[in-house]
Amino acid sequence: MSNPHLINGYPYISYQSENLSEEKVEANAQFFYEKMDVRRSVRSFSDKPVSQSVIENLILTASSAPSGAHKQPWTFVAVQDATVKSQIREAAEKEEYESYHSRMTYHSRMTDEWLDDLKPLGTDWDKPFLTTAPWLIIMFAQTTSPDKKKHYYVQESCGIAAGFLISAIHHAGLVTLTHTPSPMNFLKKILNRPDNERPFLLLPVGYPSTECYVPDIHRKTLGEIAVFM
Ligand code: IYR
Repeated sequence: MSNPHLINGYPYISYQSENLSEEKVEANAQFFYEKMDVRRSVRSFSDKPVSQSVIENLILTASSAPSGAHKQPWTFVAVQDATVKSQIREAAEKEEYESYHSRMTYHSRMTDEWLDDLKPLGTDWDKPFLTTAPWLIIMFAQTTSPDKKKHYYVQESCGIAAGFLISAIHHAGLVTLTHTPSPMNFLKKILNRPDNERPFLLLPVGYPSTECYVPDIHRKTLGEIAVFM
């Protein structure tokens, strides 16, 4: 083995860039944008199976995300067991039913404005995708390491990893949606996760149903989202 390159006493390796032409960089940026721009959050899944090796590669892609002090403060629990998926669906729908109907009660979880904002997306408390999709990936954020060492920017790190995961799912030709049943502590119980973890996001993964509709909504233009100086 060759001697490692040391900087400040720590081992470094040379970063190998692809060194592409400007034209290729232009083309890559355009191609990837067009590919990502057709991604949609899908709520209507086929039960067609997806192999565990596909899910493993999706999770490895997510875990290639940058994180605070490279602590990789995440755990991905991938569930294909029908009984566990049913338990999750039952518990999630119980919370969601409460949330969607809570404006009638004193402990309103979702405001009228929030419910109105969701109307065009057609969401409600009923979550069939939790049992139809062949896999549920539940992302847990690690507030500390298992041995109580500090983690940094946990929210940001997990958000970035979730973005990588969603992109990988789309790139593979599969679909997902970011489901955040609220409150979602039931996931910690059902999946038997330790104290240093809290549920972050639930992503069903699979193929879309044969007939599959998504809301006709549009993305903001570059002028609305970006400022160049
Ligand atoms: N957690 C609920 C409500 C919900 C909230 C937002 I903000 C959405 O963009 C979509 C749904 C649910 O999953 O239905």
